[in-house]
Amino acid sequence: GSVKSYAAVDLGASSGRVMVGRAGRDSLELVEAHRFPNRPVRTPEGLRWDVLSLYAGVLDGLKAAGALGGGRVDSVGIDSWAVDHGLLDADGALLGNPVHYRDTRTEGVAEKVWATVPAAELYAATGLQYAPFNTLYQLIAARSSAQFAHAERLLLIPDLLTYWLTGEQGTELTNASTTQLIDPRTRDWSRDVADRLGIDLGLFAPLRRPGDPAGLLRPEVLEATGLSGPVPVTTVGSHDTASAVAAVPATGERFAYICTGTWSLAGLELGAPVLTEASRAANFTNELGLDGTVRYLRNIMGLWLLQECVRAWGDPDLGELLRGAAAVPALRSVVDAGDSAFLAPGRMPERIAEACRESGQPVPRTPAETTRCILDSLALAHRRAVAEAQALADHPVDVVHIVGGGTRNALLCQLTADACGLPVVAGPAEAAALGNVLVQARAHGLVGDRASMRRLLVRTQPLVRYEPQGDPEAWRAAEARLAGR
Ligand code: LFR
Repeated sequence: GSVKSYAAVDLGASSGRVMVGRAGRDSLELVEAHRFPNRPVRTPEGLRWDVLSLYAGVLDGLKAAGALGGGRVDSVGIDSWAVDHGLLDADGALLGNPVHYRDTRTEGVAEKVWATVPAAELYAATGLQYAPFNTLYQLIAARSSAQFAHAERLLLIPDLLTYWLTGEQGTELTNASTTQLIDPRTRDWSRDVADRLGIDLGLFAPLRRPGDPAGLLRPEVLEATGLSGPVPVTTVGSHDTASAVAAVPATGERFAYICTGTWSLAGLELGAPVLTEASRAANFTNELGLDGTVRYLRNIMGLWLLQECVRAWGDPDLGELLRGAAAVPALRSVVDAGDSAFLAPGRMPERIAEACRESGQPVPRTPAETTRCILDSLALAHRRAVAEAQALADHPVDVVHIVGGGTRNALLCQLTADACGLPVVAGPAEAAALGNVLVQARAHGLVGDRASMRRLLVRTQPLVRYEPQGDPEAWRAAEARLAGR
């Protein structure tokens, strides 16, 4: 049968990549065309994304993708982290550098919003977790600025890059669901919330859904990349986590997933949102996935904790660090890896040590000990999220799928299996890019429904299974210790 080439642009918080997915009726192969750093910049204004360098990386990547396939790709799709955006003026020009979600401008903003729309009502209407960086809070923080006064349009990061590639504007739904302005039941804007907070929904371009066409690469882009046109851009699950969940190689319905990388996003795929007060208290989010599904999950700080330590330690060899961590006794000290106190960059080894000291636990002294503390804490947070999601959604599981960069960390995968008391299936590592490719392939008629996309992954991607080991009681005790019980 025919094999098509789909370019998947996948932008993460620390690097971007352009992958080429070659897909046929019974084959799926992913090749990396280009990888480039994503280096946020601290300007006098605050922490900003260098979006021009990201766009340059995308163009270089598309060129490299073309070079792999004789100057041709059949379609392009873009996904990135969520919530962040660029503001455009009336001429369609970008106003300023997009603000990083770890910037401090949203400190104290949520409380002001809740004075108008109480947190419980906001959750009932939008199903979104509280995170200081939800687009809603960012907009409220920005709205008295001179820049905002000139803003006529808001484009989320993948939509902004799509606009630069094609000249066409839209708001992709899975990513829009992270703004806190979408109702997960209607999968449309929550006009009531927007009205009460004085947010003009006219700022947003019309909604589009994964699979929708998003225009053709502009002639200048074809020239810059050497691609032969026409090349369509296809809307994918433009929130990276939506693309990653689409590529969870599950074989049934009774599964939990953990998308690992800078964050750990741990939860379930559901047919309908869970908007109960208990769910709000547990800070689970109802983001939208492919085909109207709900990504019911919790944000856990993830490997960000380790990345920030590694940066502070001057980039030691990661393999050595993990071998050292494996030799440290388990569960000596744990921190709450769901705590947004760890959100901002800087001083991470010290902040972890302080958290251990304040909770009366041994303070990790060496990088290996700190690394062990982080991995134990992540596994414990994975355990809690998987258990609580099942209870809150009344949706039991028998397997936990780990996808994303953390699948390369065998210790983390084994600890997660041990902590959850469930088998873990690890892989694929490049889940977001694969989900991106598969949605493009589906839009072009190459694969069928979600289940057949997943079957194709099971047949073609290397997966590693971890059986739970050790004493489950140790994890229960650590959980109780952390909860102060
Ligand atoms: C993961 C992710 C998470 C989102 C966070 C901030 O890359 O997209 O899903 O909560 O980044 O956008």
